[in-house]
Amino acid sequence: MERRHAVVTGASSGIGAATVRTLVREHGMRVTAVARRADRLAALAEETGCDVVVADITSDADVERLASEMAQPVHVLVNNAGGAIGWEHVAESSLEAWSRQYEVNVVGTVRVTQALIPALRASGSGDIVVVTSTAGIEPYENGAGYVAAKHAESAMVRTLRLEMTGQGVRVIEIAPGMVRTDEFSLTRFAGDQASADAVYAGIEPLVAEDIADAIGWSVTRPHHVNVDRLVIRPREQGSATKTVRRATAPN
Ligand code: 8X3
Repeated sequence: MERRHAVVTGASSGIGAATVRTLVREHGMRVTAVARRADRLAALAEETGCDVVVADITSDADVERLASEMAQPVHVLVNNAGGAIGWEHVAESSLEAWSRQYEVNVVGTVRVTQALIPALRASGSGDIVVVTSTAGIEPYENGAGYVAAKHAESAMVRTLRLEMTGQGVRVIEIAPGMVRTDEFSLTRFAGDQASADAVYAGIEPLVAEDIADAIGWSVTRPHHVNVDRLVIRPREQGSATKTVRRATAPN
């Protein structure tokens, strides 16, 4: 059987790096890891044997180069790159942060997806995975720029599924809740480690490998099975606004 080839964005850390490891080790795929940081990709290549392309998904030129440099065919695209910036009420929020979050989470995902759709169609059994967020399902205070971007990204995914129906390409949304990674909350809180740590205090959050496991499972179902959307939260997170923490009152 042909060895499937997956392209994973945002692969230098967190869910992306874990997904590269899972697809290579658990599922025997050839993987192209995509991110901006060449040193991290080189280490991941050394560790897993993945191919790498250094690229910024917000750059037209970089994504064009990705599409021309990557190995062919492409069976799986995992759109993982994205992130949250800032923690503020709408009334005081940074317009620059709104734009940046839309650019990275929505436009960047569309840019990569558009560039790779021909290769995914050509594979005859393509998969487009988009890692959105529970922020794409329900709002929470202080997160509106990210919540809005993730709602938009989720709407794009559901539209894309309608448009791809009948073309042999599955469209799969993975919507994680609280996942403790080295960078997600640290970026959101502009490098404030104490604030980042407080997000996960008193609970056992998800880890990147939990999401990588779900991605690996979704793309290895028989190809007539389309997992439309998986919503995955830590057990103690009942919703975006209800997390029960040990040794603290429920909030
Ligand atoms: C990350 C989950 O809860 O920070 O996408 O919105 S959350």
